[in-house]
Amino acid sequence: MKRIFRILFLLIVVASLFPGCQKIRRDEPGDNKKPVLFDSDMVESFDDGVAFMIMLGSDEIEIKGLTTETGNAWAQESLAYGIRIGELCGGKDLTYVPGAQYPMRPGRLDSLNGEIDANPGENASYRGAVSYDEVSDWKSFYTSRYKRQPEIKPSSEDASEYIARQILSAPGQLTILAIGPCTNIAKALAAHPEIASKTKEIIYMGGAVWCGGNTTAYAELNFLYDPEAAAVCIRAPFPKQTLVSLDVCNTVKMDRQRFMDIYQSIDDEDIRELFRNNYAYQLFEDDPSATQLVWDLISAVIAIDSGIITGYKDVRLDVDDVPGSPEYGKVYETQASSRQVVRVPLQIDQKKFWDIVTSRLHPGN
Ligand SMILES: [Ca+2]
Repeated sequence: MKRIFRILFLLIVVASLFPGCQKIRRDEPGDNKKPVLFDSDMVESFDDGVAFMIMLGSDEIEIKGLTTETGNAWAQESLAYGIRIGELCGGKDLTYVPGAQYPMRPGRLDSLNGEIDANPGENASYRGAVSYDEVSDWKSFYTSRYKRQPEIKPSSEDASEYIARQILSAPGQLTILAIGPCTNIAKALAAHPEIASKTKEIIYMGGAVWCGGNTTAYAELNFLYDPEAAAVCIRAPFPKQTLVSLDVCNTVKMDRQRFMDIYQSIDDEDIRELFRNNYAYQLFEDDPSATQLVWDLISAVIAIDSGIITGYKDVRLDVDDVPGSPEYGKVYETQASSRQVVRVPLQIDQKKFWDIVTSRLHPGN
């Protein structure tokens, strides 16, 4: 028996002398990680904030920076939320880049409320940033909200330039998680059209292809905020596009039990506070039988494991980007060969989805 161990030991010593025998060490930082750029109209927990937390908790993902833009919240406000989550959930070393405070077309936000009033969608009462006063300075917002000084200093680079630089520095490698109105990405594409083909993949949350919109009867909130940006992105020749639209989002509902299980699994009181600040917490306080959609969380989990998609269609898509059109901001199927083929998930494995969310949600650890 001792002889067998001696032979094994010798074999190991000999093998270690040949570099070709040394396998890639999978546990080294940076090894085999999927680089993902996180472009978001960040909020404190549901839904962008939790999407950010689970990406931070995913060992196989390397977040290549957070760029913020106006949608759910103002871009400067989103930056403050992102920085606070980063401080609490292991993201202090990431790059945080304040992005577009306004959509691509000057004055676009001026008509937004009128468009919703004229053709209200099922969730027309929720209008994101335009329903309250503009937040124009992330730092004063941060210090006032959290009663402390931020530990993270954001980048001073323009977000669209930052995005283009990240793509061009690693051609074919980067996945973009586009869970805001896409303004930063569209501006990057406008200035550097070559970045589309050099991106690995873009995964959006946006649009409603075969179902009604949530904000207007036709359009979903992200694409309604900046229809021009959504159109620029959807038409760009990315090698792969996945659109997590309301068609699949409407099938995944979080109930109070699920929310409370997640909330109560969190030990850190500062992170719990982010959840208590969130509309979902109040919703379930007021109505225990309510359910809540989780939109961006689906896109984030698909970026982690696209195997959760159990049904989809690959179709050419376009976006109505004609101001004044009643369907302004609507994404629709087209036969035009000049438009790109986009994967639209229609069904996901919900058990696997929630398993990934809860297993990656290790905030504060
Ligand atoms: Ca979002």
